[in-house]
Formats: sequence, structure tokens, C-alpha cells
Amino acid sequence: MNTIRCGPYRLSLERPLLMGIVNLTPDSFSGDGLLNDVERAIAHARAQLSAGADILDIGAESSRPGAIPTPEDEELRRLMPVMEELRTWNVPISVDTYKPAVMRASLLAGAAMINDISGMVRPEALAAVAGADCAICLMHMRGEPGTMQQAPQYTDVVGEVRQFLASAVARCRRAGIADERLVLDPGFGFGKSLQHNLALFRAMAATAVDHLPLLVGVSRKSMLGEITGRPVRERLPASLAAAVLAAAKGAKILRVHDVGETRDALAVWAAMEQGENA
Ligand code: PT1
Repeated sequence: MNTIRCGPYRLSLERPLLMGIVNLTPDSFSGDGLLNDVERAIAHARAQLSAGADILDIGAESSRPGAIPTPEDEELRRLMPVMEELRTWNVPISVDTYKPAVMRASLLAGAAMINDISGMVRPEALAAVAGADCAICLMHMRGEPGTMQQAPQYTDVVGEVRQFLASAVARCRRAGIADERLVLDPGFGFGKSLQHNLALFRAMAATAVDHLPLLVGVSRKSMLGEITGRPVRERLPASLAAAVLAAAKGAKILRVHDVGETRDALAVWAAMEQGENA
């Protein structure tokens, strides 16, 4: 399978796609009023596209370690004004949410992909996406963002993540969702120690199920901080190294903050390793 079905779009996976992160959480802005926040988010989305993003991933609830859940009405209040503008751009929009009502509203507002960090464990989530034509990212998380980094334990992290993703795929298939709509994600940093993350990264291909495409999100994450000793604002070089390695290991979608820089890094990899010229 070398394309994914993503709403009205067919995205080729011949080269890794870049998913540009667009954060609508107030901690990523100055918090000086709603209109201002909407305008900034739209400007950031436009910049991510100009830098070469293939997909925009819009998220209004933080899932960083320790994050407090956002109420549904607040999540919708942040998302909908931005979706209203983005739907006129004719680019694939992914919405990062695990709430069924937010999935439904996002699909009505033109979302082409639902990015669910909880891997569609809620039956109502599955019901919200099954009858649509959106792509679905199924991610593995152990626990919940608020507490997931408090001593996560596995016997066999790669096997357990793969098993979870296999069950998620089976649930989607039973709900009538075609494989060409599915993307899998081992969920780096979600209930995993550095050793767990590294084991997953090394064995990335072994977490995939039936050759479904893998999405990898490691951009600026604390696992890179633990390796380099750098704070989040100094993690670009580490993020670029990780993005190139993920691509080399077969990841088909890279979820990143720094789209333009990642694009250059991947262009060098593609040219040198595969003889492709931008
Ligand atoms: C991800 C992802 C995501 N990450 C998908 N969606 C986040 N599909 C949000 C840290 O350790 O990897 N895949 N949506 C952001 N979450 C985190 C988690 C941010 C951990 C930072 C850390 O620093």
C-alpha cells in the first residue's frame, strides 16, 4: 500500500510526508485574547505550509507529560475558528483529539484525518470516524498524559506496543474501516522511559502491523533532551537527526515542529542514500 486515503486526498507515501504541528494550546501563545490567538494560529499554519508541510496537525489539548485535560467545550472553542479558515485552503488537515464529540465536529468542519493518541479505545470514537472518509492515526499510549511518565513498566515494550496497535487495527477493521485509511504510531514519550523509547525506535519496523504506514513524532521531545542534555528550545539538531533516522527506518509520516529544516535534512538523506534529487 503506497498511498493513504485522507478525506478527499490521496497521499503518496513514496517519500516520507511531513506533518506540521499547529498548536492551539494557550501555553504556546501569549494568551492575550481569543482573536489574537486565532490569527497567530492561522499565521503559524500558513508558515508550516510554506515550509513544505504535507499535512497540518491541529491540536487544542496538550498531551505532554503532566498535562491537565482540556474540557470538551474549551477544546472546540479553540479549534473551530481555526478550522473554519483552514478548510478553505484545500490542504489535508489532521485534528489531534481523543474525544468523540470533537472528532465529529472536526469532520464536519473539513478534517481529513483524525489523530487519536488513545488509539480509538472508545467505541464512540470509532463510531465517529467509521462512516467518514478520513484517515485515522492510531497511537499507543500507556496511561494518561497527567501521570504517564510516573515509572512506566513493560516486560517487552516492542511486543506490547505492537500488540496494542494490532488490536486497534482489528477494532477498526470490524467497524468497516479500510486499511488504506489507517496509520500507526508507537507513541514516543507517551508512558515510556528513555530506554523504552530507544528500544521502540530501534525496532520501529517491528511495531507495524501488516505493513500499515508508521507515523513518528519525536520532534523536540524530552527523550532528545535526555540524550543531549538540551532544553526544548535547543533540540532542533537532535530532532533533525531523529527525523532522518526515522525516515531511514521506514517511517512514512513525520510529525514535526520545524518543517523547513526537516525537509532539508530529508532531502540530503534522499539524495545521498537513494540517489533522489529534489
Ligand atoms: C505523537 C504526538 C501526537 N505527540 C501523534 N500525535 C504529541 N500521532 C501530540 C516529551 O516527552 O508523537 N504522535 N500528538 C505531543 N506529546 C508529547 C509527548 C510531547 C511527550 C512531548 C513529550 O517531551
